[in-house]
Amino acid sequence: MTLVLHGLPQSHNTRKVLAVAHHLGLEIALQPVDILAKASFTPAFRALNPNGLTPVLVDGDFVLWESAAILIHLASTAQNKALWPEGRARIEQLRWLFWNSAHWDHATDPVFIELVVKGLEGRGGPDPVALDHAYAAIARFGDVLDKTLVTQPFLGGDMLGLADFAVASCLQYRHIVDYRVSAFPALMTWLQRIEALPAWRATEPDWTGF
Ligand SMILES: N[C@@H](CCC(=O)N[C@@H](CS)C(=O)NCC(=O)O)C(=O)O
Repeated sequence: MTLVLHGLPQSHNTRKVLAVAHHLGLEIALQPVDILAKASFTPAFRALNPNGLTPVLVDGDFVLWESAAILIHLASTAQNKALWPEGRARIEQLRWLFWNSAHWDHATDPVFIELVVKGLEGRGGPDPVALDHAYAAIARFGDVLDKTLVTQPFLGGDMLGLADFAVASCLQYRHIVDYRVSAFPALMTWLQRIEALPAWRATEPDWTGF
């Protein structure tokens, strides 16, 4: 059964799914959705995801939105179970995936939106209050990441996991915008470790126009 992912390859939530699929050796066909041109607002897309958000995975008759759920679906159904450990190791992954959706994504996303997306959409310049708020949140939650990664190579411990892909994806625009994370040495070392993965490199999007 062909897996189809609807999304924008330059969006971090889509890129992390593509990277995990690549890491697991899964074939996945990308169906591009130009969210900057509001393509996720069409009735056809809303039939897939009523939230109007990408990515959406179509696996046969199973239509799944929410990127963390998509990662778990891929990792738990793939033959290669390396990214879906059992017992407490799985709970560690879930802990960081929830943390990512609840805190880290919301801390980091406004930086790219304010500094890049608003300009691309003709919505004017960055809002300094929103940026200050984002940088304060990044300082707060980045410190948690940094302290965790001082003593272990990956978020779940010794083994690479889904959470590493998810949390690192939130910083994937760091060559375009400054997230102010360079003062966190353990975080930076870990980020470079994830960026060096073959699956990460193979899914590097085309940044022309950004
Ligand atoms: N919690 C959702 C967030 C999805 C999301 O925010 N997707 C963005 C791209 S990264 C999107 O499609 N935005 C389109 C829009 O807001 O119109 C997930 O993890 O899948």
